[in-house]
Amino acid sequence: MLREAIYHRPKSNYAYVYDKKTLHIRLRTKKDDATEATLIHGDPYDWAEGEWQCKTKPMEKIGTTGLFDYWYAEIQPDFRRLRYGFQLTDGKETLVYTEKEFFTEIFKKDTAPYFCFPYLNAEDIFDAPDWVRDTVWYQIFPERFANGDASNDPKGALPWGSAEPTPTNFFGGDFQGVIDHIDHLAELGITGIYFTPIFKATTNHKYDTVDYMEIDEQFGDKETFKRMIELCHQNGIKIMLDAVFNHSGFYFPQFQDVLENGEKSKYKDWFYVWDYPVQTEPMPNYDTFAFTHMMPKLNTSNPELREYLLEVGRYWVREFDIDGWRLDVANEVSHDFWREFRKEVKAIKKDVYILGEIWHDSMAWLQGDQFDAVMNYPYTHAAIQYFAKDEISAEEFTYRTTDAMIMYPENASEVAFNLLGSHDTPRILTVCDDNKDKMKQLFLFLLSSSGTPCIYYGDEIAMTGEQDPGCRKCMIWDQEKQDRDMFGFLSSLIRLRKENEAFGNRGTFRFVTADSSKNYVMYTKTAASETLLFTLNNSDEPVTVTIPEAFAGASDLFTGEKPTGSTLTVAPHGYQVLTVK
Ligand code: ARE
Ligand code: CA
Repeated sequence: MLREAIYHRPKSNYAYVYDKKTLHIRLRTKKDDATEATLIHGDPYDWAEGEWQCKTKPMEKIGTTGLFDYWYAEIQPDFRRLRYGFQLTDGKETLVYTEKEFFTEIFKKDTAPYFCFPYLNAEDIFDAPDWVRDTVWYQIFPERFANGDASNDPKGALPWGSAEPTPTNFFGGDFQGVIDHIDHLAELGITGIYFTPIFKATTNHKYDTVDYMEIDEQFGDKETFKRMIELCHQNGIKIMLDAVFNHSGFYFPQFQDVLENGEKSKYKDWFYVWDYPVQTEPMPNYDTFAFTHMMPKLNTSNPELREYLLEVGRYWVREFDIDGWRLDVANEVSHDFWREFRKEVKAIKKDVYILGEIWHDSMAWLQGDQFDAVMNYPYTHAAIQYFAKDEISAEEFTYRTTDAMIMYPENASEVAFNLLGSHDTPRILTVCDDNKDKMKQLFLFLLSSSGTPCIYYGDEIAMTGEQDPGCRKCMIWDQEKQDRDMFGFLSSLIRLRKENEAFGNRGTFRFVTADSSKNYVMYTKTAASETLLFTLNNSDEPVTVTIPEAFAGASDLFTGEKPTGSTLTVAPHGYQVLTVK
C-alpha cells in the first residue's frame, strides 16, 4: 500500500465531535489501494495485564476522488475520551497506521503511538442551528425584487424592468414589494430569505454601507421592515441579512471624518490608513476591498470599531428577530473578531444561522467557534462544470463533489449553503445556454443534495442574466412572461424535499456510479423509511442503465411506475428517481 497517501489528523474534518456522545472519524488512503480499513479504538486508561484493552470496528468507504479513497466510522466512547488508530489491508499486506509510526499488527504495549481525541467536551460541539437543515432559501436582491411603493423610489429610478441593469441604475425595489408578493414565495415553498444588504448606502447593491443601524430609505422604514419580517415568520419563512463588516462605504461618516480631519480624527484607527492626507487618486493610500476606494477596509482590531460592529450584529437580532447573518468577504476579517461576533450574536438568539461568504476551503472558520457554514461555491462549480458546461467527466464531477463534502465536518456539510448562482454570478439558465433540461437536472441535484439549498430570485421562473450586473435584472411579475412550468417543477421539488425524508436533508448522500463513457451519474439518498436512487443522464442520447440489485422492484418516485426488467432508460439530460422502502 502507498504509505505516503495514508492520512489522518485529529480535530479536523478527519476527526470531530458530531454530537455530545459521538465522534466521527475519517481516514484517507490512495484511491483503489486499501480494500479494507478498520478502526482500532479504546479508552486511553483501559489496561489489563499490561495490555491496552482496545477494540476494532470496520470502516465504511464513503467516497472516492481522483487521488484518494475516504473511509469513515463513528464511535461513542463510553467515557468520552479515545485513543485510536487504523488497520489497513490491500489483500496482500496489513498495516497498522498510528500517529507516530506504522506497525504490522495492533500494538498494545502502549497507547502513545496512537491518535488521541482527549475528551468530547460539550462546549466544543459544532452546534449549527437544526432548523437550517430543513430550510430552502431564496436570495433577494431587494432593489430588483419588486417595487411596492413608488414614494420611496430613489431619484431617477427607472420604470420596472424598462432597462438592462447597470452598476449604477435604480428601479425602486423595496420591502413593500416583498410583502405584496409573499404569496409567490409561499407558493414556491421556500422557507428562508437571504437579503443582500439593506442598510443605508449609496449604490444599488448597498455593499458600501453608510449607516449600519438604519435601513436604506429606498427600501422603506423600520416599521415596514418589521411588518415584512412578521409576515414572513407567519408564513414559516426565516430572514437572513447581509453583514458587510470587512469594509464600510466611502460615505460612512466615520471615514468622512478621517478624510476631513486626517490624523486628528478620533476614527482614524477604525481604518487602515497608510499615511496622510488620505488620498483616493491615483490609488487609495488606505486598505480597501479589492482596489475600490469606495470601500475602505475596517480595522476590526480597534476596540471602538469592534464594539460598534458587535452592536450591529446584536441589534438586528434583538430588535427585529432576524434569523441569520450572511457575512460578506468573511475570509478577510479576523478570526478573532468572528469568534467574538458568534458569542455575542448567539447570546441574543442561540439558533441564529451564521453563514460566511468564502469561495474556497473554509475549514479554519468551521471549527464550531466562528461560522455555522459557508456559501458552498466549490459544490456549485463542480455541478455547473458537469451538468451545465460539460467541462468535466462524470467521474471528475463525483470526485470534486466528494472533495467539497469531505473538506468539512459533517455537521458543517449538513448546513452548507448550496447554490447554483447568486448576485455575483451569471444566472444558471444562462450558464446552461438556455437549456432548461440541464437547468432542471441541476435543480434536482441541488434540492436532493445534503446541505441547505438556495434559489436565486427569478431562477424559479427561468430568468436569464450574464455576470454582475446582468444577473440583477428586475424580477418578472407578468405571469405571461414567467416560465410557470419551471416554477411548478421547482415548487414540486421543494415540496418533495420537505415531505420526503430521504430526498431531503435527513437522507445520507452517497455516489453509486459515475459512468464517464455513457456520461451519467447515480447517487442514493438513504433514510430509515426508504432509499432513493437518482440517475442523471448528462448526455445528448438516451442512456440505459442496469438497476442495482438493491432496487429490484423499486418504483419511480414521480410516476409510481415500476421499470420492467433489470434496466431503466433515462432521456437525454433527463433524470429518474427510484424509491424502495
Ligand atoms: C464591482 C463591479 C464588478 C467588479 C468589482 C471590482 O460590479 O464587476 O469586478 O466592482 O471591484 C459589491 C457589488 C459588486 C461590486 C463590488 C465592488 O455587489 O457589483 O463589483 O461591490 O464595488 C470576491 C470576494 C467576494 C466578493 C466578490 C465580488 O471574495 O467576497 O469578489 N463578494 C462580496 C459580495 C459582492 C460585493 C462585495 C463582496 C463587496 O457578494 O456582491 O460586491 O462588498 C472567485 C474568487 C472569489 C471572488 C469571486 C467573484 O471565485 O475565488 O474570491 O469573490 O471570484 O469575483
Ligand atoms: Ca420603491
